[in-house]
Amino acid sequence: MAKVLSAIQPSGDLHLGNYLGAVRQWVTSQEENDSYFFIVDLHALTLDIAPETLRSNTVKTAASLLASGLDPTKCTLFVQSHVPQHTGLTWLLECTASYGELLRMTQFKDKGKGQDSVRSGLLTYPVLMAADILLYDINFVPVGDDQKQHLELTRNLAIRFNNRYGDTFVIPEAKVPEVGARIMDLQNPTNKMSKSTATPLGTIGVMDDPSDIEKKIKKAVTDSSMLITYDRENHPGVTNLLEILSAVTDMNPLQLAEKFANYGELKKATTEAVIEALRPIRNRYYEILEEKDTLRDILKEGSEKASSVAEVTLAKARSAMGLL
Ligand code: ATP
Ligand code: LTN
Repeated sequence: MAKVLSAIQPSGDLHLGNYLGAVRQWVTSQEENDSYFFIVDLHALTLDIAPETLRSNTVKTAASLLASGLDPTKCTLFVQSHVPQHTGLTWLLECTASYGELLRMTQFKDKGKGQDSVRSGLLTYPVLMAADILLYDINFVPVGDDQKQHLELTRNLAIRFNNRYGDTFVIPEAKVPEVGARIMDLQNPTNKMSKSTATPLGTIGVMDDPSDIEKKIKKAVTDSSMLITYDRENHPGVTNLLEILSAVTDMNPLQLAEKFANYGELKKATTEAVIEALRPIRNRYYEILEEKDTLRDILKEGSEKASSVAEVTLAKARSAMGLL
C-alpha cells in the first residue's frame, strides 16, 4: 500500500482552488492508500495572524476537510502542532538545508515582498514542510502546482541526508492533477486564487452561498476578444473559467471551449456546475461544525496515531546524525 500525505494552511476559508487542486485528490486517495492529511497551523504563523483567527480557522478547516469527504476511518486527520515530532525533525533538516536554497524559493520571495519585517519562519517554512513529509515515509504528495518547488527541495534534502548519514528517509514524489492544479483569481486571472491574498470577488469559497458564486462568476474578468479559447498565456480569464468547468465536470477543456457561443453561456454553465459540485459539501459543513466534541475526538485520535508513526523516523534521524 502506498503512503500518501498532504496538508493545508488554516490561513482562511477553503476555496475552489484548494478543493480542485488538492483536497479532491485527497478524498480519492484515502480509498486505497495509507493516507495522512493535516492542518499546518505552525506554517500559518509565518505571516501575521491573530490568535483567535488561527484558532477558529483551524477548527473551520478541519470541518471543511471532513465535509469535503475525508473520512477519519480511512485516513489519519490531525493538526500539525499536536505532533511535536514535526518541529523536532525541522531542526535536524535546517542543519541539512542551505541558506541559499531557501532564499531561492518563489513562495518566500512572493510572500515576503512588501512586508516591513519578514519572519525568519517564512524563510525556513519549506524545511518544516519537508519534515512534515519525511516523518511518515511518504511515497506521494498530492498538491497544487504552486507546491512543486517545495517538493523538489524536500527530495533534495532527503537525498542529501541519506547520502551523508545513511539511508533514513523515503524520497517522496509530488502528484499534481492534470486539470485544476492552478485555479486563478477571477478578478485577476494572472494571480492564483489564494486564501491569504483573497480578493472579495476573485475567490470562490467552497462554503459560499450559491448567490455569491453566481455573482462572482458573472463578474469574472474575461477579455475584449470575445473568443472562447483555452490559452492561458493570451486569454487567462476565459481559460480559467474553462479550467474550472473542466475540473468540476471531468470534461476536456479544449472540447468545452467549442461548446459555447459567448461568455454569458460559458459563465452560466460554469456557475451551475460549481454550485452543484459544492452544494453537498456546504450542507455537511454546517452539520459538522455543530458537533465540536466529535471533531475534537477525531483530531485527538489522528494526532496520537501520527505521533507514534513519526516518532520512529525522528529517532532514526537523530541517531543517524550522532545525537545520543
Ligand atoms: P495561502 O494563500 O495562505 O498560501 P493557499 O490558498 O495557497 O493559502 P494552501 O493552504 O497554501 O492554500 O494550499 C493547500 C493546497 O491547495 C495545496 O496543495 C496547494 O497547492 C493547493 N492550492 C492552493 N491554491 C490553489 C489554486 N489556486 N489552484 C489549485 N490548487 C491550489
Ligand atoms: N506548503 C503547503 C502546505 C504544506 C504541505 C505540507 C503540503 C505544509 N506541509 C506537507 C504538502 C505536504 C502549502 O502552502 N500549500
